[in-house]
Amino acid sequence: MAVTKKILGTIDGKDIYKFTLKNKNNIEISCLNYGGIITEILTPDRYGNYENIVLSFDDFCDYKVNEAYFGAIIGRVAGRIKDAKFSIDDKEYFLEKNDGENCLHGGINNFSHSIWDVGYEDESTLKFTYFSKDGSCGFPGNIKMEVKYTLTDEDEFVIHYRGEADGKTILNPTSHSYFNLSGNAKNTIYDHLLKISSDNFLEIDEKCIPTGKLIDVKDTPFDFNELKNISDGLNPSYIQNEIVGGGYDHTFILNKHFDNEIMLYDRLSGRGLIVETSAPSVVVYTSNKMKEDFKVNGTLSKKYMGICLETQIEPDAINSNNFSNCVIDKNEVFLSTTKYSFKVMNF
Ligand code: FUC
Repeated sequence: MAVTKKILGTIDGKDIYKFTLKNKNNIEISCLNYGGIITEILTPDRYGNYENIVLSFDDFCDYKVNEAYFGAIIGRVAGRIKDAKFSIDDKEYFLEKNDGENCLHGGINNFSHSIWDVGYEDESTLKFTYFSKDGSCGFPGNIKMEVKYTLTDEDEFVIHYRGEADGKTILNPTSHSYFNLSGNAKNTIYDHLLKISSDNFLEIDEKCIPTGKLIDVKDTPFDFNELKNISDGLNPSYIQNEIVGGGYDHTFILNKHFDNEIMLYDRLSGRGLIVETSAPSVVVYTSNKMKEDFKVNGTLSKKYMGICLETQIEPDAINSNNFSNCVIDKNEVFLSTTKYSFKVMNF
């Protein structure tokens, strides 16, 4: 196990560092102190070729904008908050509107575009810490955030989230890597296979805001209880795939916790990814809105270039009565863990 640190340059006058974790099987994970952004996850294909399985910019300066949130820690609150407002104990809070009339991923200067302090817990773990001030992006309460990235010798990458506030507030962080198991984004995710242990997904409206209605996945392109090709939902014949531009940008309510809930597999490379989480749901986004005018992984960006598996509390939970709780009380500790296991498989 090894950890390395390298300075890349500056963004807005702040030093940007790249940290790399490497395990005994030569799997490597690299990330930045800027947004906790994961820039590389190098894993072998069935022939032993180590390639990057996440989308990333060649020039780190591009992360200053990063409209797609490549690889970033997302927060304070992942997903959309309807009309960029919410109430706690009859007090209304107004957030930044960075997605039409709504607030997306915690606003403009959110976790993904902030400098985090980075320390080494040990040779396998990086500890990111960030102090989110009361009122930032409109959210109440000071929050001490801690996110740990651990790479084990069993080829598991574990993200631990911890948040503690000095007043009642809301918190719903996630990680926003775009996975593409073909390696260095040589192909799109069109032929990736996906399995999700979920019987219901959240209906959304044309602004991608959950309506509050759960839809049974049975007999729809959202039934991934058996491993199947993602492409069923990329050629929209089903309204919920159509309204997000032909694909998925939806929340799946997970049936289990920490028991192989999600599997992604690429037949050509033989790479598999298993995601297990303590979170109640996962937002699956198949990069339907990926602009096709910039370079990523050394090639031109294109639709369906990556798939996000954003494990989290349901989006807009604070404005919905029947979703999980995202409110934390003064000095209450928020904890969440997501584990990614990297495999080579032969199906
Ligand atoms: C919104 C989210 C997606 C993704 C994208 C960058 O469309 O709903 O999950 O985060 O932004």
